[in-house]
Amino acid sequence: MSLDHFGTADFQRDGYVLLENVFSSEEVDTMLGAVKGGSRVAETTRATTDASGKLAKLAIWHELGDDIWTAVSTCPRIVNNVRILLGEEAAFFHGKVILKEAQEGGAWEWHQDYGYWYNAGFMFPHLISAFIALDDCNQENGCLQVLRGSHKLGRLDHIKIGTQTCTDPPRIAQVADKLERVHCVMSPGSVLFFHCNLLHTSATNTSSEHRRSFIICYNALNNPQLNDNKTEDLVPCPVSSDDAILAYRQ
Ligand SMILES: O=C(O)CCC(=O)C(=O)O
Repeated sequence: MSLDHFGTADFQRDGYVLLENVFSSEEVDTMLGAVKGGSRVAETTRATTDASGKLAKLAIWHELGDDIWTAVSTCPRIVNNVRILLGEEAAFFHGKVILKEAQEGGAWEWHQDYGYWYNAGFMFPHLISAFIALDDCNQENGCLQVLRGSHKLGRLDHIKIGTQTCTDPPRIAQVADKLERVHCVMSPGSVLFFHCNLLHTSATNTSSEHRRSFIICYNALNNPQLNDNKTEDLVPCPVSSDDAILAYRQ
């Protein structure tokens, strides 16, 4: 389940690459069980407000622990591919479950993750996210949309809209006209790896199906976080055994 030369070249050209069937349906069901019944998600869920005032809910944490989310974040099928794409050792940054619920899940405005993470002090735009689909993701339930190749723009200015940090709207209107917009249609268990300067958004969920996902963000081990002077704290992300997730089957 490793990215080959072509997958890596796609990532470098487009700013993202999709790998299908990374996790089995049993592993995805186990993750969904932990979304519904697990303490980590229940204790860390909060909401942001999109431009229309709708709530986009997420549960976010910055520590590994001893639970299913740690087994997924340290799964070799993810970590080894992140290492390949970064071209160096990876450090865990954070994990988040995105809860885009049927009929009410709010939108995520256009942004680059490095739009936020620059302000968190990361010196280089050398971070990657792995978006794991837990449900079918399609246009009806607000799948991720990306502008192909936009990671090559460098970091754009961001402003606050609602409680979200979003790319400067006039600028996004101009670049969106010139780049291809891709709706990332995904099946449960597939993973989209994307660059921290890739412009992305997602619409509200107007369908009767939930659109939940687990996104894990990794930093390159040699990318200091300046504001908090956290350089010494960066450690290589541990790698667990390939069957660790199923140990959490309910
Ligand atoms: O899951 C989504 O629809 C978007 C989430 C997102 O953009 C983010 O967490 O940065």
